[in-house]
Amino acid sequence: MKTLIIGDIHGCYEELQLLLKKASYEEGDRLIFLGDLINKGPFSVETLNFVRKGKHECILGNHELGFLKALEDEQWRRPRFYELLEKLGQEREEIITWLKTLPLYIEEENFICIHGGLEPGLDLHQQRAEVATRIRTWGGNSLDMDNENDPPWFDFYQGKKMVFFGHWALKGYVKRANCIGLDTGCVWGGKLSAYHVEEDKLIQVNALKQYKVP
Ligand SMILES: [Mn+2]
Repeated sequence: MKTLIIGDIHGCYEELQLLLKKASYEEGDRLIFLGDLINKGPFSVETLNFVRKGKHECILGNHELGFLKALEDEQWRRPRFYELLEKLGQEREEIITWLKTLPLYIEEENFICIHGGLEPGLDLHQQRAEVATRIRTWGGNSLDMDNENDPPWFDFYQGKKMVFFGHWALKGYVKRANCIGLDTGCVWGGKLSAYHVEEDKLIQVNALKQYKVP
């Protein structure tokens, strides 16, 4: 049995299937998704149902968090919210119930999975969803977490556990002694990435097309 940690899919379901094939995925292997299964790309619902029905693990991404927030509060509703809500179809309630169960992070003996990253100065169990799903850089507060003049959040991380994160397609693949970034921008025409934990190996497939233009 192997553990595969998979970066932001954003509806790139076809590439996900190609990636699993390339990684020689077999039933019983552990799949952990780093969040942002949905939006931007073509197959959000197929991706959600694959992860949900396969009983795979997934952490909360900012897109899942945004969707849940919009469900609760009208002021957060954007066109993409209505678009996805419509596409959920007959299984809407089951999918929403499942989305509400997604944890902010997964912690194991030797690694942590979190969508954006770790807010400096807080322990893992203190992390705030709005920050931990969105953080890229850190300038001392959460008002601007994507500023090229500030250092990346992982410059502040001194833990020993490997942190797997996504959310930073522009940065692409990151490999440091204690963190690995796996959002390689598939939906933007980049690659979809998985990390085989036991073999300490990156596996990637190319996007079949550019679904979204920056
Ligand atoms: Mn994200």
